[in-house]
Amino acid sequence: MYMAKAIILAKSVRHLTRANPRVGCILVRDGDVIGAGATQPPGGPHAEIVALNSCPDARGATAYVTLEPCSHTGRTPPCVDALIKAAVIRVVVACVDPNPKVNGAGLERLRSAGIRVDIGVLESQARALNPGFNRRMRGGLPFVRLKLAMSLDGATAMANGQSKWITGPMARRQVQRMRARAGAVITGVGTVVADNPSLNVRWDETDLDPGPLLPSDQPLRVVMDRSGRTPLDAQLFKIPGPVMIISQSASGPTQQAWADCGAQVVMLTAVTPATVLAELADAGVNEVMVEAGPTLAGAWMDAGLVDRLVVFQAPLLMGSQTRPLMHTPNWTELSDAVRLQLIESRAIGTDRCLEYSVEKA
Ligand code: AOF
Ligand code: ZN
Repeated sequence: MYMAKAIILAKSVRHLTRANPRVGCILVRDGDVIGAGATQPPGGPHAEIVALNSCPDARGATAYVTLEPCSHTGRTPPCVDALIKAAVIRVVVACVDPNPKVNGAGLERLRSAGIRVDIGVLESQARALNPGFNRRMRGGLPFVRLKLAMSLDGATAMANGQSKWITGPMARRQVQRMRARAGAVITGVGTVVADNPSLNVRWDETDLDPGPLLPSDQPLRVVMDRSGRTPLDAQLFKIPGPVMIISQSASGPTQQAWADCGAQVVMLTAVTPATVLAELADAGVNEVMVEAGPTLAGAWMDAGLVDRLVVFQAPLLMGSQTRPLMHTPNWTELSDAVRLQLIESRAIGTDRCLEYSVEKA
């Protein structure tokens, strides 16, 4: 029960922790919850420290933590030292920290200080809090959600490009929440030119407003722009928060002009979903959301890099003079089709939100 509370706390900061894992911690003594905390943005205190600071005295308490307390000095000092100093007598942990700098060493340090340690309580639920962090710490790539909005008959726009608005306001709010929990929101230059999106999180468009979101808490907005077509007056430059443009052949002056607009410019020898994802893994991005048109969406799907497909399906028939969900020129046989597993199907306002996991070959 206490671990379930700690998991709820970890979920409450899912839009804030960025490169760090989402972690929750509850301190209990004699059956009373005496402290609670969740991970703060990078550089800020970890869950255990927030919890310890929330009570005057944790002596004799049991700490329930969703992730193994850290034993290393990163941006902040080790949590195990703080727990030992606070004289807690027992630590219950959901799952081991896959960070190679920790990976069991935190449990070891607590045990050798004479603290009872139990591991594995609600392990799979706790692990599910951090799919991207877990994978990245084992040398893998960020976790990718591809978001698409379509009509009942699978169209994303009319042939003339008209697409505003297919889904209703509730679905669009849900998209804001999805952006908030992503470390990076990726789009293609085609979408930037056609729709001029802001791609930022606007809590005023959600019904779960947790207070002001600092520019530093906004997800990184990433534009895949091979040839350098992102206009300098694009909306995304005008909205506070980090922007990254990943290009291949943008000219020196164009790169400089983007930098002058506040963007981080990354030049790669090839701009593909795989190279972009590797770049973002290096930049400490755990979870990525792709919001793109049919060409880029198809490229991501074709590259086999999508973990979750989130489709908003609107009760609208757009007919045949339309653009499809994805362009996949390489798929010609039924055997090329990608099989999906339905994870969740729920009504959101007038639309339906379908979430699928993608089975990797
Ligand atoms: C914990 N509790 O709440 C979190 C942990 O640079 P730092 O000091 O913030 O350390 C980041 C690392 O600490 C991160 O990679 C992960 O291994 C661990 N995160 N550990 O004890 C927490 N967020
Ligand atoms: Zn820590």
